[in-house]
Parts: sequence; C-alpha cells; structure tokens
Amino acid sequence: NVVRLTAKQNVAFEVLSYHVMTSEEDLQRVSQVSIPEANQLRLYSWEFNDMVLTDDETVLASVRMFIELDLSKKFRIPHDVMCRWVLSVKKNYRPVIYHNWRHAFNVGQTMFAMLTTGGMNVCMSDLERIGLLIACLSHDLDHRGTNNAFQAKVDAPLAKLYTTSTLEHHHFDQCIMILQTEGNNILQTLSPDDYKLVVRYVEAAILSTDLALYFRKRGEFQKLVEGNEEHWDDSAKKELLRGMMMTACDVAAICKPWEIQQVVAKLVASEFFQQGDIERNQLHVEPIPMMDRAKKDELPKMQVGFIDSICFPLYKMLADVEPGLNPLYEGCKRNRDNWEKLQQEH
Ligand code: 5BB
Ligand code: ZN
Repeated sequence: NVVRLTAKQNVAFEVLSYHVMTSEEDLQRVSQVSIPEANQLRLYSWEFNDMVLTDDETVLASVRMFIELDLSKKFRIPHDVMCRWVLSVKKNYRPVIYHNWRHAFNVGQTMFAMLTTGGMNVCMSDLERIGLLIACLSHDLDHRGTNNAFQAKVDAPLAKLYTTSTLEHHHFDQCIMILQTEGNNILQTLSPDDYKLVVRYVEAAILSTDLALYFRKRGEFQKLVEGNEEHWDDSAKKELLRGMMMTACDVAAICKPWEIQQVVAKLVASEFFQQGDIERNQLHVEPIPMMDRAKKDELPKMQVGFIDSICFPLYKMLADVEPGLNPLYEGCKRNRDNWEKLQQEH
C-alpha cells in the first residue's frame, strides 16, 4: 500500500514540509495578557515605529488590529485561535535581515492605517478588509532573503514549482497551510462561499506584491483613476485597487520619518548585498548594481531612482483616489529631498 508521489508532488512536498507550529507555551504567554490600546501602540499613525515594541507586543498589536477593525467580532474569531494564528505567522518568517516578521508586521500596520486613518474602510467590505490584513501579515512568509531571479539562478526547488512570481506563490501557499493547521483557522466560522472569496482576495493580494507585476498594474490603474471610473463596482477593478494598496503598504518604509527610513534602507541594502556576495563568490556571476557591495555609496541615488520610478506614481494615484492617503505621498517627498541632499554631497 505504498503511496507514490509524482515528481511535481515530490518537489511540492520538499518545498512545503518546512513548517513551524506554535507552541502552547507561546500561546499561554500571549493569550493571557490584556491587549494594549490601539492609541498606546500608535497603530493609527503614519509614523508608526515597530522598533520600540517587543516581539510579544508585535503579536498583541496584530491582534489589536483585528479587534479594532471589528473583524474579531464580526467573524466570531475565538481569542486563542486569533493569538495562535498570529504566533504561527510570526514563527514562519525566517530571521533574515529585511524580509522578516518585522517587515510583514509593518506592512500590516500600514494597511490598518490606510483603512482607518486614510479612509479606505468605506469602500471595502468586511471580507475584503480581513483578506487584506491576512494578506499583509502573510505576504512574505518563509522569505529566504533572496529574490525570484536568485531562486531561478540556483535552480531552487521553488523555481521548478513556480516559474513566475516564484516566491509570492510560496508565500501564499504558506499562508494557506497555516490557516489549515489545527487551531489556527481564523476563518473557520465563514460560510464556504465567503471562505472561498476571502482566500481569493488573499491570493490576488499576495501575488500582486511581486514588483515585476507592478508596472503593468500601474498602467491599468492609471487609466481607471484618470477616467474617474472610481465606483469600484467591477470586481476586476476592485482587485486592481487592492493590489495597488498592497504595493503601497509593502514599500511604505519609503514614507516614514527620515530616521526610520534611513535604518530600513540600510536593512534592505544589507540583504541585497548578501545576495550579491553569494552571486559573486559562489555562483561566479556579476551582481546587479543594487546588490553590489562595491556600489554602496550609490544608495542615496538608488533611493531617489526608486522613489521617482516606483513610489511617487503609486502614492500620487492613491492620493487621487482617496485624499486621506496623501500623508504617504508627502512622507515620500520629504525622504526624496533628504536622499537627494545626500546624493549631492557625493
Ligand atoms: C527596483 C527593481 N529592481 C529590479 C531594480 C532596482 N530597482 S530600484 O532602482 O528601484 C531600487 C530599489 C534600487 C535600490 C533599492 O534599494 C537599495 C537599498 C531599491 C529599494 N527597493 N529601496 C527600498 O527602500 C525598498 Br523598500 C525597496 C523595495 C524592496 C523590496 C523589493 C523586493 C523585490 C523582490 C523582487
Ligand atoms: Zn514585502
């Protein structure tokens, strides 16, 4: 009675079998303390800073976001399941320099601020709101600190499984696996139809964080915004809006106060340089400038390029859709000025 796996299933098993579960000890510690107030955590602020919080506080703050959006009540999520899910998500991030739990947590907080402070709550259903928050916290699960091109270069099992948006497909797989783990399903009370809908929102949202897809998405979105087709009644258009919001949250460190932006930019650069080191020393290929440690003095210039080519158009369009999102655009502009000054000093 031997069960044989196909070659593809074998690869899938190899890729997916790395899965960390939450211990009852972690759960007890977190689920038995009271959840701090949103204001005390500064969850509504565009200038939110995760660095002042402990790891446990980031878990409690994540739970607070679900409570504050009224999602815990509306979807009758048991408190222990809510805490266990966040702990499992956190555990399934690796201790890499940038694409770790802290990054995912910040992306989740920015989505929270966009929905509440930014005013996007009004055009989103409860199913969309919970889908977006789940997607943000899960969107880089099990990231290895190297990008899609690298997975292909080293012939990683993951790259055989998914030839495009390799990592993003994996992040989504991990997200589903956690939800399906005993005691972790925060969507357990949803009807089968609602469940399927949320999972589809989560999938589209996570896949849209592949920056390679951003430029096409942006062109389509631009047409909608210019044509004032902002009724968002069409489900494809709405998906595009949610996708743009995901990218906006993913790179929102670029909008943060200058002190935070400098720290985060150095973390991003450091992770890029590590990949570049492996490429040069182990794969014997020349890394792209962004990943080349020898070009570290070009960081200010690269950040200005990143802002002009990717961030400005993104935050400008979103502020056109919802003026409440303008603080993101303004923050990005301030950081551009600062990076430009540093660039001129060179
Ligand atoms: C980005 C697209 N890439 C294929 C070529 C380089 N560009 S870039 O010129 O816009 C660029 C962006 C160059 C350097 C950068 O960081 C140097 C530390 C960045 C940059 N990207 N800067 C940031 O602050 C942030 Br946040 C990001 C986004 C990082 C996540 C990107 C993950 C992409 C995986 C495919
Ligand atoms: Zn990310």
